[in-house]
Amino acid sequence: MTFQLYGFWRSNAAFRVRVALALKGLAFEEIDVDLLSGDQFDPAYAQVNAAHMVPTLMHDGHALSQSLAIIEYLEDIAPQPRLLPEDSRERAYARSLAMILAADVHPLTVPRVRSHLAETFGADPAAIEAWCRHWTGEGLAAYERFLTLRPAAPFVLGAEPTIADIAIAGQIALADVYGMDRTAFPRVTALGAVCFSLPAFAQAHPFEQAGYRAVRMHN
Ligand SMILES: N[C@@H](CCC(=O)N[C@@H](CS)C(=O)NCC(=O)O)C(=O)O
Repeated sequence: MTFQLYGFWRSNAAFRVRVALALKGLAFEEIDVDLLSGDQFDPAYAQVNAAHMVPTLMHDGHALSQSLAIIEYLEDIAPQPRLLPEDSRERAYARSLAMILAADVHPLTVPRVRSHLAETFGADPAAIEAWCRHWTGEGLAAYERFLTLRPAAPFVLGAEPTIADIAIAGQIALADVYGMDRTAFPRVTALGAVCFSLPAFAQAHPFEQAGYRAVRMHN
């Protein structure tokens, strides 16, 4: 199997796919789409992903988009280790937790929203940063409330990571990018420590990506 991942170092959605590929032991090459420079709008990339977003996963010449749909595809073609629980109710619970972040919170902070805030409403960089921190904090708080409903296992649904862990780890990583203090979210923080102790998560962190190192060198 050959996989190419169009991603970006700080992309939360690309993080999810990076982790899923690594947990399943699927080797991939990552192609950087610099979202802060607008590379997602290049006509050549629009041929790959008409939504002008990352991630896009190329598998044997076929393009797949939307991180959770990509992860479900990987689950179909490489079922082990499972990233979605076998039990129907647990599977629905894992999906619902992942979607708190992937569907409700993360879309509020992506580059197209930040640009719209600046261009249409005149928001300055500090206001936009505050907006992103607010919604990221709301997501972490909602997750914290769900985590307190069950004992730590040590992952969200048991002994192995699922999409529920991948989603919260991505949001934690984004909180790291925003330099947020996570002490108000002790269960989320403890879960993050468990996730990032695994190489699949640690190596997918934004600060471990070549694109981040390049930005650091030029700043
Ligand atoms: N729901 C999508 C979100 C995709 C998305 O919004 N990706 C962001 C980066 S994390 C992006 O490419 N944004 C481009 C833009 O906002 O212009 C998924 O889970 O894949």
